[in-house]
Amino acid sequence: MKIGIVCYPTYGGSGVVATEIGLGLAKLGHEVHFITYKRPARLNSFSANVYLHEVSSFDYPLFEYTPYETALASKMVDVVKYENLDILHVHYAIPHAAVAYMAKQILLTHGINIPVVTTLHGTDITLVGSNTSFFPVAEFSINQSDGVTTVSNQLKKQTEETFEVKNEIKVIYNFIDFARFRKTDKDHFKKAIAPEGEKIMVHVSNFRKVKRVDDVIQVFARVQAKIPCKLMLIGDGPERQKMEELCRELGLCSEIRFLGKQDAVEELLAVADLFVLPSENESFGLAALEAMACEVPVVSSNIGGIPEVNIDGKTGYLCDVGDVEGMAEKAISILENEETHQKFRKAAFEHAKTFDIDNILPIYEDYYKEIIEKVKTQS
Ligand code: GMT
Repeated sequence: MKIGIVCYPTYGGSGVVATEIGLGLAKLGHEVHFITYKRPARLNSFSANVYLHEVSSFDYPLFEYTPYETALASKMVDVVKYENLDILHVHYAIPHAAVAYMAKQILLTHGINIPVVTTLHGTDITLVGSNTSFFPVAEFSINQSDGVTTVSNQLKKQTEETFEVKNEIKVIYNFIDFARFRKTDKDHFKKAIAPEGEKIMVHVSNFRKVKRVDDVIQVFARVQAKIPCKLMLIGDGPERQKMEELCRELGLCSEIRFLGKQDAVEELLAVADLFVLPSENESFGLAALEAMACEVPVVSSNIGGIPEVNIDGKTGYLCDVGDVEGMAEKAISILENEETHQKFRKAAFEHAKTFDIDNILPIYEDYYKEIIEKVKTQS
């Protein structure tokens, strides 16, 4: 198949998932065309069958806001037409599903009925799409897509509760590439972070409010009062400055390392003992799954799709949003006993295996075929 993938190129989860789907499908022999405004972070080496089409911006004195959607729609039309794409797979409803509708309508005037699959990732529904500024467009574009997928059962439910959805939504879980995410021996990293053999707690996110990074620090403060440990904070975003201030207030600067954005997250996860994900909203929690693949148990909130990834009492623990006391207690119960820790590590890894990329990509391939057939019979 010739597949067009439209996504955000940034470090956020939807862009990561979109890029990994594309790279995985290219390895299976499909021709994959990424359409986005910048090279996606994980598209960092040459791959045969992979093409990148950057959407160029056009500054004009009249534009206070450059009409990116118009440029993206034009690029989508161009790529579908001249690269003879079979299907467009757009990630994140706003604006990608809306722009795909426009591109589809334009292409129909050229005699091309391009099938469009939209994957909803979470914040595009829970925060952005449900906001009155975007609601009608989000609902319309979900209903106009030929196929719609969500990354968890919970996100499907939330989408159906938020909008009047006419399409059947298919749940296709996010996945993990075990060739990359696995426990490796990175003892030199461990020594650099925890020279006295302290336990290492970790959190990875884009430091948006929804991630509640302050809870991570509060949980850590309680755990390190009982067990010698260090905290690695990986990623960057709007809350980072405040979090650095909180560490200073708590007098924990020498125990907490802000590592910023990292490309090789797996090398840091390889030395971690516990992952903390206290989000206020989380459709899936890919960062937690990546940790579990590296045999790191997870203490998290029980919100959104997280319980589909982190199994309470088995791969880690689930607590109510904001329950830092409970999260600290659970973290201590995992870390204080080596046998318990190993049991959780093993279970985290075993459960992560059910999300192996090799199991998930064929589901996307079959879904594309189904949607291509559906659109053919409509034409
Ligand atoms: O978590 C973010 O803020 C980034 C966001 C995105 O769309 O880039 O992540 C969402 O999609 C990920 C991939 O499907 C999921 O693993 C995350 O749980 C989801 N984030 C939220 O729902 C907050």
